[in-house]
Amino acid sequence: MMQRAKEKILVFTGAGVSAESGLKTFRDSGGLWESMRIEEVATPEAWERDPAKVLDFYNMRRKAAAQAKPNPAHLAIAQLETAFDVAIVTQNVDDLHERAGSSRVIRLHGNLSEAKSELDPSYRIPYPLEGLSLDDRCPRGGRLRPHIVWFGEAVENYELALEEVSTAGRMLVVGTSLSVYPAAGLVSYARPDAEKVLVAMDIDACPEGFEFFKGRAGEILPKLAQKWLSEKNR
Ligand code: BV8
Repeated sequence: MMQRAKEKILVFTGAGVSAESGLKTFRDSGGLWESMRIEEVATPEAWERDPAKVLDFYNMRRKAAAQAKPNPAHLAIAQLETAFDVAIVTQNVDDLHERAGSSRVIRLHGNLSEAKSELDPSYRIPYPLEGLSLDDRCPRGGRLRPHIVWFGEAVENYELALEEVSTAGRMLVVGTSLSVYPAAGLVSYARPDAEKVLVAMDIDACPEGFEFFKGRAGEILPKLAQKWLSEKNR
C-alpha cells in the first residue's frame, strides 16, 4: 500500500523557547541586551575594536548553553516528529533542539558549539568549553571567533528556510519578539491556508493570520503537541 506523505509542520523559534532552560532572552526585562549593548559585542566592528570583550561575552554564553538542558517545549517539538514531517528554523545559537531529539534544525544565526577562523570561515572546530582565547589560531594564523552571525553579517540558510516555511501546512512560532530581520520576515511567507500559531509571553503585534497563545512555551507546547498528535491519530 502507498504511504501518504506526512503533513509538514514548520517550527520557527527564538530565545523564549530556551528561557525555561535557564538561558537569557535578549529583549525581555533582564535580557542580554539590557546589560550589554549589541554594538559592543555582536558586530564585526566590536570584534575589531575589542575582541577580548567579545570573547568574554561568548565564552560565558557557551558555558551557559552547555550546562542547560532541553525543557518541555523542546521535547514537545521533538515529539511532533512521531506523526509529522517537522522542520525547525531557529534564530537560537544553543543546541537544545538537537539535544531534545529533533532531527531537522535549520540555523539562521550560527551555532555556539563551534568556532571558526576569521580568515577562512570553512575552518571550524568545536567551541572549547573552557572558552576561546585570543591566542587561538587556525593553521593559517587567523584568529578564531564564535560561529555566530553578528549584526551586519549575512544570515545563513535563508533560502532553505523560505522554502520550508512556504511549503508547510502548519507554522508554529515560539518565543520570538520578531524584531530581527531578515528572520522575522519569514512569518509573511507562510501559506495563506496554513494553520498558524504564535506562542510567547508577550508580543508587540501578532502577525496577520496567526493565533496568539500567551504564556510559557514549556506549559503551552506539550498541550498543543498532544492535541495535534491526537487529532492525527483519530
Ligand atoms: C543582515 C547574534 C545583511 C547575537 C543575532 C530591516 C529593518 C531594520 C533593520 C534591519 C532590517 N533588515 C536587516 C536589518 C539589520 C539587522 C536587524 O534586524 N536589526 C534589528 C535589531 C532591527 N539585521 C542584521 O544585521 C542581519 N543581517 O541583515 O545582513 C547582509 C546581507 C548580505 C551580506 C551582508 C549583510 C543579521 C541579524 C543576526 C543577528 N544575530 N544573534 C547572539 O546570538 O549572540 S540576533 C539575536 O536576536 C539572537 O540571535 C536572537 O535569536 C534574535 C532574535 O531575538 P529573539 O529570539 O526574538 O529574542 P527576544 O529576546 O527579542 O524575544 C524573546 C521572546 O520570547 C519575547 O517575545 C518573549 O515574550 C518570549 N518569551 C520569553 N520567555 C518565554 C517566551 N515565550 C515563551 N515562553 C517563555 N518562557
